[in-house]
Amino acid sequence: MSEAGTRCMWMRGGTSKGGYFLAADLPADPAARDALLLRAMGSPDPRQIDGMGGANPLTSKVAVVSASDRDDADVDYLFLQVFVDQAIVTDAQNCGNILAGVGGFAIERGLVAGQEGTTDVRIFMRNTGQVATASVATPGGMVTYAGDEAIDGVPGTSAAVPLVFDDIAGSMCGALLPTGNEVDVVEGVEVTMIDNGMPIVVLRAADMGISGYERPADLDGDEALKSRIEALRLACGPLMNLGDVREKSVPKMTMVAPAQGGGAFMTRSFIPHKCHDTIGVFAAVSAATAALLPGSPVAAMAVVPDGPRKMMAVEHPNGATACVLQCDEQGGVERAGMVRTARKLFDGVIF
Ligand code: NQM
Repeated sequence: MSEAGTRCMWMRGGTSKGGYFLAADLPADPAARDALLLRAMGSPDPRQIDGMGGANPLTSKVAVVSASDRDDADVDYLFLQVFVDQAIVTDAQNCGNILAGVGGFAIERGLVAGQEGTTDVRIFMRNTGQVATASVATPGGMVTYAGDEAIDGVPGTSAAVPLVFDDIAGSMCGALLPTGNEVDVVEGVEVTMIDNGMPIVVLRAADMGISGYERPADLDGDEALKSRIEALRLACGPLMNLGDVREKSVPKMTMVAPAQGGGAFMTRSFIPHKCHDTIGVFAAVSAATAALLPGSPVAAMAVVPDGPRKMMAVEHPNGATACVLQCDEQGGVERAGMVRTARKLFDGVIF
């Protein structure tokens, strides 16, 4: 990291938090960029004491943003996961929570002109080659993070950032169902391997010997459970066209149980070595999509509304994440949406 420091903004995006950088402010060489980001976060170190990371994968995230050359997008967004306790920076996953801050950041940095009222920012997600639209509150053409929207997993309220995704199936696996099956048996467990924006493995919590209602800290402390989940994940990775996933943060492992709070179903999601305090944006969309497949382990326990527009509250340890799935005539999901919030925390120079 240069003595002069590197310009960045720290933001909460949805239920995650991380550094937002203009691509032009980072080294062009990926190895030099990754070395800078490891240092910025304080990795590898379980406490990330010498950096900005919060000692949790959800707070060790980076967005790299630039103006887009594409006709269908205003900006390009590359998501990077900085591992906490290993010297790994990976672009082999997307992140819909950090995505929630990208529109505001792009407007604040002058990449997109703010409109009166609301500004729609079309974001090309470089990790998956797909486009999302984020609607950012811009009264008087200026970004505001203040508002009345509450999301579970974040205290207080902020301005709503509605996100819309078209055609996100097969984002990293090449197909919604990379094995071609709604259900497979892997390591003796019935699973749905699915990718509607995020590669995830959906399985019954009961099949792993848990209820699915435990606190994340209790699951994180269960070494036998974590070994079983990891063995299953390593077996699923190649079947999902993801290759050897030992050093990758995908697939996520989403264990499901019947809903407890009037939602569609309950989740405990390993991302992949720690239990998520909530659930990722694309992970929730992918899990909700699995619930529409009759053969999936989640379908039999899920409460799925009738009609082509399905509002589904995916329950998690701190409440629920509501996604809207718009289905086509064949029942496939053609569009998904979700409301998030974001907040600027710091703007300056990191050393
Ligand atoms: O699935 C965590 C998060 C995520 C990812 C993770 C996410 C998504 O909550 O779109 O948002 O699964 O690593 O930030």
